[in-house]
Amino acid sequence: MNMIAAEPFDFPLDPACAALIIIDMQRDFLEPGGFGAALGNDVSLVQAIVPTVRALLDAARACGLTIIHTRECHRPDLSDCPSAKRDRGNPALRIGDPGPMGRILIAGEPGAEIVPELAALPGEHVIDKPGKGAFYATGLGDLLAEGGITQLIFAGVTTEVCVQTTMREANDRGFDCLLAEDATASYFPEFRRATLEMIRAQGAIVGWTAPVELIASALKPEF
Ligand code: C5J
Repeated sequence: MNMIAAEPFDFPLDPACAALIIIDMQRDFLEPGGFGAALGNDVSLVQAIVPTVRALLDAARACGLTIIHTRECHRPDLSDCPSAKRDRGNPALRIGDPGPMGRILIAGEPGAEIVPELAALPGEHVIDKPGKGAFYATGLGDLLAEGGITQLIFAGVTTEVCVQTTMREANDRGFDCLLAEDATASYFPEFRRATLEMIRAQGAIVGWTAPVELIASALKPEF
């Protein structure tokens, strides 16, 4: 057990039963021409965390942690994409439309891939999810149960949408959740800031937050 000086109080990390979950660091959210940009967002804000997420990923790999990457994407026939989701927001390109990186948010298309700097290595898990939360309509719950995982470290995008939704799903399922403050981003910096605050408010009502530097030092290979 290694204490991390997290907010709102210390997080007792046990690497033997912890996993790193990196949420949706996909080209469709981070690069021009993808889904995030089609909704009118400035993707440079979310691109900026790639080096910090990579530092956390490297530390988790060195420690032998279970590593899970998620991708928000849909089947090519869109059978798992409610029309309410596809039509919402009147984006320049809707889910399933052809774009510069292939069909938007469709499994197997270049845009749905994780950015190369953070691509999964053999042995790491990749979960494709049709929703914002990573537990909905996926095998994530079973994967964590089979691995004896009880603690989850979160990174990725966007803080207030898929990261927060998945943290809340995990919290309700009894996991202790720690969000890496500088390894998560939003197209709206004020939403990121507010999400960090609401997660750790009221005595860690959803979970804890801590910077990557502190998390990485608790992930030394000797633990
Ligand atoms: C969004 C996500 N924002 N990964 N997806 O639609 O947060």
